[in-house]
Amino acid sequence: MSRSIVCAALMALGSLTTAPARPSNAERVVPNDNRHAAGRLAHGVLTVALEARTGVWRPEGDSGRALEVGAFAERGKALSTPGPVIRVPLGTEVHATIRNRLDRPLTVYGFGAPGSPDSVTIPVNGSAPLRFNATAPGTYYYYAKRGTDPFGLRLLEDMQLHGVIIVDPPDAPRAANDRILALSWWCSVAPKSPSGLGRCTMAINGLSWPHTERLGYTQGDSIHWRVVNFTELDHPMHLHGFYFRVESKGNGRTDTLYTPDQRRMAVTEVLQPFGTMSLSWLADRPGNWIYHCHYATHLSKLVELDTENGALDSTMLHHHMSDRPHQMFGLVMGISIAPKGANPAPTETPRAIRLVQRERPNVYGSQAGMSYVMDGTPEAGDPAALPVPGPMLLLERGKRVAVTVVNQSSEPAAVHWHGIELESYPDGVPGWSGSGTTILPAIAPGDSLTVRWTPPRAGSFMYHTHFNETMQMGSGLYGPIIVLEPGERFDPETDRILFFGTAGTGTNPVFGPFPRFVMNGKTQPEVMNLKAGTRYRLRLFNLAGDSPLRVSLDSGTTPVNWKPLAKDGYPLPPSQTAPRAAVLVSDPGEIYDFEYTPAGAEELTLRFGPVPPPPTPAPTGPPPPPDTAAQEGAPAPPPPTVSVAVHVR
Ligand SMILES: [Cu+2]
Repeated sequence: MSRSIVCAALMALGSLTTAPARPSNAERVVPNDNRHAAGRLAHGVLTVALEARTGVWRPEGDSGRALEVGAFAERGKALSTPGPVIRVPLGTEVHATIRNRLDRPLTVYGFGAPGSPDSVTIPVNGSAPLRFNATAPGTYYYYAKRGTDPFGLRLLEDMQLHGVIIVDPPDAPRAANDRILALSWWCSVAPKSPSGLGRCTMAINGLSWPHTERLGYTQGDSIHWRVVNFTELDHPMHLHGFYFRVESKGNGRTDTLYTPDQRRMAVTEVLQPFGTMSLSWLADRPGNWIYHCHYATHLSKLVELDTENGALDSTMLHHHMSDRPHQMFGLVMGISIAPKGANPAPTETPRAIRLVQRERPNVYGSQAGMSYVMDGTPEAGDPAALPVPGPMLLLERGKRVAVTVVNQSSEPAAVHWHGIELESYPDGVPGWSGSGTTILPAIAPGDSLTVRWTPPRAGSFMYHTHFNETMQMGSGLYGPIIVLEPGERFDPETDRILFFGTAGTGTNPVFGPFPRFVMNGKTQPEVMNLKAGTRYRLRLFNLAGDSPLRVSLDSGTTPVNWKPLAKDGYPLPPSQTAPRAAVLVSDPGEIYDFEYTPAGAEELTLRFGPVPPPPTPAPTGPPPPPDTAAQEGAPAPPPPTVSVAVHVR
């Protein structure tokens, strides 16, 4: 998450919102799977009547906690989050009326011509007619907040006032095969709590894992998703086991549909705040999979409503029993792909690899350090060694491996092979990966487990923990996987691994203190030496905390040029490989390969650190009400940008 945005967003909510919402007898706000279009379409005109009311939303299912929120409904129907879907063919005229049955004037955005600064304020108990022509295909949305000031941060009770607008091109697939996944949140700050948060939830289509819908497909299905971000945060959305093709990115007002030569393949794509994207993928292997945000906090207990002030109420765990083996909450979708035809098991004898998960107390302050150690490396013979990142797994495309993970740490272990197109069982999500009754277990302390898989593609991938990710990942449980073509040789002199993480984990994602960024396990990496005229492959891996990371390779303060080669291990389309300034902003879960050839002897600087905050816009509305909560806790400074000397000889 963008730290500056989180602080600003949550602190602005401040004292107005720290009280938990009251359960009440108010009407329900039901989760919306976005499969049904609202209104009546006739003769090229969609007529739809919407209403905003207050209701009770239970993002953790019917037995979970209740939150009182404003939401939209079609007139005469149930409130939902997200609100009703407006879905029309290209060229349709949309005639909407919106009635405001909330307690304050309602400002609604998104019902104008694409690109127009549209908004309308509807008085209490009033209604407004809104019209637009659907002139451009794509993914859009409407959103609203109570009050008359320009759109900015929404108060807690307003954070579900939105819905998706789809304009289908003439050749659109059937809506049933074109699912919409809408992300939303509800978070209250508590400056004195250990986490900085009071209560918090993050939801997809109105539900939070493990209560999110399970998407069911059959092996061989083509899948198309539109993903809409109704939160003030960015989310690096990661699909396990499959590449997807990114087909469009938008901001709600405009949608950029990529031409075939612009479409890149990825396993993680960042969804910007209030951004949209669409993607497609082929479900060519059966089993259970997940699609989730790669910010560890966004699938941690902090986004579970029985966690108050950072502490999980264990008496409430029965609500989430199905989730115990992997301890995930929040922004996770489960996907089950039914097998079609025979899926014969490979018969090849795999190469055996033994990875030991180690732990040492008090490495990051009072936090333990954890790392992977591989048999046959010098660290294996040194019981005190705690290498971060873990050892490089250097593999050959098509050659099967059997990795035995030995858990010598005090917590359950699970390892995810990130970016590898493997079978479901070894994918690494305990309690979920696999199918039927063959489900991957967590590896208990003192226990071990062997998983077998075959890398089908050469490139840069990574392995990392998929258990208690906020703590275990920050403690160092990750490492690179390099897959080479048969016969290809790895030369560490010209093939450089830059693996970004954090030195431990912050316990307070709102106010800090925030952990420092590390590269290859070091807060201050040593000098890099390069040779002029030599072609280098720089492989950049990001598993750094809960905020975007900026990396640059500079001559003085001006970036040099490098050539993008691959994203998440997949070669980029030729249209995206033109040399460009060596600046990369990425989120955790992303992997980039660049080519760089220094021309002559020179002193360069590699810099890595937080993304500088955007300039603060001048206030345009009345000053916010006095906010005692925000005054009590000012956020700690962001971690520093680190400079690494790069000598070119
Ligand atoms: Cu996220």
